[in-house]
Amino acid sequence: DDGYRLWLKYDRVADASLRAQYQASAQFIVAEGQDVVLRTAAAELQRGLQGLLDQSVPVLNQAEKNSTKRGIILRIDPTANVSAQTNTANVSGKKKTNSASAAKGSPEGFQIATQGGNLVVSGRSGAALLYGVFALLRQLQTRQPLANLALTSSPRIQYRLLNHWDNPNGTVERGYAGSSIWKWQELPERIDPRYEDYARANASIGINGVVLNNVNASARYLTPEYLRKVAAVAGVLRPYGIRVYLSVLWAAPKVIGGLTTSDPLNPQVQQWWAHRTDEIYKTIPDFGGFLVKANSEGEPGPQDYGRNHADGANMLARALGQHDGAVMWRAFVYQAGSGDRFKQAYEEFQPLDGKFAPKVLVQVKNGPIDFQAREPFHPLFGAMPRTPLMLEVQLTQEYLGFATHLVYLGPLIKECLMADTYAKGPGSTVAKVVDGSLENHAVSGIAGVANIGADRNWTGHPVGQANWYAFGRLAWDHTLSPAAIAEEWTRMTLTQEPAAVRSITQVLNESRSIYVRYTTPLGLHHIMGQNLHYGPEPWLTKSARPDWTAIYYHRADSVGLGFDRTAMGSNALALYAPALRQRWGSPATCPPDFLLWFHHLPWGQKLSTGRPLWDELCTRYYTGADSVLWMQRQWAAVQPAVDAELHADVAARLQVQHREALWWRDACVLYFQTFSRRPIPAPFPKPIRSLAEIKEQVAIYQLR
Ligand code: BDP
Repeated sequence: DDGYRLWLKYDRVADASLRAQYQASAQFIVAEGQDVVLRTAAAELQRGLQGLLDQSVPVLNQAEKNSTKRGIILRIDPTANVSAQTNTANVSGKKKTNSASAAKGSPEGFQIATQGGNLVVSGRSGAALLYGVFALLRQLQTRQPLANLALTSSPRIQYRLLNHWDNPNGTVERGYAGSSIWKWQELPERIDPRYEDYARANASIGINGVVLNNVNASARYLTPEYLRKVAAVAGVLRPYGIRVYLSVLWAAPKVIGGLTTSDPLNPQVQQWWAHRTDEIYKTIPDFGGFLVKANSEGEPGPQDYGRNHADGANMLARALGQHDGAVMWRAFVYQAGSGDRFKQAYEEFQPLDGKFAPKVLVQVKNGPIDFQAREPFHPLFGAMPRTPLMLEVQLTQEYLGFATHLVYLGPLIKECLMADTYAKGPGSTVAKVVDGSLENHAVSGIAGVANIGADRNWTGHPVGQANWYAFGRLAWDHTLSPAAIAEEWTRMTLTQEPAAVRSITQVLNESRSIYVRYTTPLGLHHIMGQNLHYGPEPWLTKSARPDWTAIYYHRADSVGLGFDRTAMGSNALALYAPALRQRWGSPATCPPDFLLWFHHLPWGQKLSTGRPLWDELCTRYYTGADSVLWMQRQWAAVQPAVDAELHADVAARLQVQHREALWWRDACVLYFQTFSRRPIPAPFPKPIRSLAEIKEQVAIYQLR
């Protein structure tokens, strides 16, 4: 198994009696109507059943009269009203929210019911039926019963997007699975068959939009030449209910428009964008909209002309005019030299609340710094009630061990979604901000920075697929549990053998906290290798900006460790609600996982765990690295239940992971020891190498 088929393997159900039961309920498919997405749904169902049941199932236009056969009917029902709730047999979650989409019932929601012996999949749109079909297939893929199936599900978030950071030259920014899957040189004439498999995979988890290019954008995509290529990709994705979006370069009017400015208040600039947008919609009638990184990390933006983010975003919203599209404006900004980076996006964006046009969503990373292995939630969530805020998470593991470390991100995403902002009292979770229910926003969105590349198995690390999968499932329904999603993915992708499923899902579920322990325990952050963002470099003292060094963040000295963000320090804590300020503001009540995010603590300070800070730090580094050995043992034990090629691949990567976990451990304990001047606590052995040796080792990776 080379991993290409992802979780859509559709291998034959081995249990003959179960297969016979499934076969009896799936003797035909009826697809009523010609809607293109409905036809896709019927074809996918046929393909899935062919594989799983080892029988070909005909697709009919209408049910045969007086037939005694039982089958599956796909029916678009304009009156269907499926509210945002999920009731599935195999993934438990809370039953109801009153999100904006619930009020009207999402056109993407589906229902599966048993009627007169047949299974009827219904919803208001072809896309709804496609999602229903994938849910039905998932029942079979996870070996759930079909008899009397009753299943209702509707997305809680409207825009569920992958963000590709793919460049026109085929490289992928922070991509670790080969080059870009988009072959711009070949388009529009040659359509790589892979695009369709990509679309299937996304649709199977409810993703309904993709931004094709990097946020550090090239103006190329807005040229007629490239729009034809984009249109060709859109043509492959459309039958799967997926719209394309583009990241835009703010300076495009200058770069390709021949103008001397890109000031958003300049009428010529406005006209240029309006005209260009009309051209886009002529080429791609269902174009989704624009994603913008402006005045961030050297990218141009409205501030270059003394304007603000709202001026820029609103100008693009006006350019969209009557077209059905959105502007996704990123809040990932940090101006140099203005105090704690933690606070900078908040300071720029919060005052603009209420100033954004209706088509604008502000896209906010999960945490205030930058996709670290663990961050407190971004303080903008809950602080901009009049603006729809999208959540951006990173599936590509820039700070989480690239494609060599096994890190399942379901728990990371869920942790952010479940974080309580207290914006409107207890229970005002990030999830409710993002799905629009807290403030009754009409639009809502979530984006995952894709971890996909041209590697045969899509994600480099086979388990990276689980992160793509989990993102889609949580984007659809944030009440799902990451553990249940991990189990689902494991059964669909790796094995059905119950003990192996248990072991693998255990490894997945623990993997992120293990990674945190051997890299950045207790709330340490941003101490990774410069530029590359791989491996440890806590000793990094000089960089182009102070907030790109490690010492800016860990602040180790002879007294202690950590960034004081209380009122005595940068006071970033003041950006949070009083309840959080209080809890996180005292080392006694701050959860250990966040301690060094908010406090500079003495090395000898006794923590809630009973150990002094230094001992706790070492304990986490050592047990974290040892836990990779546990992961290896668990993985070794499932060998008979998993495909040999896949098994060997993951086993080898786990070996690298352990070697590098030891790097992290040794680098960090030896470096911090130069400040703490305390011994490595028993029972842990002293590292066998010196700090100088490990520095040399790590430096090799920084050589060009
Ligand atoms: C940082 C990445 C950089 C991205 C940036 C962003 O290192 O490559 O361009 O985020 O999100 O984490 O814009």
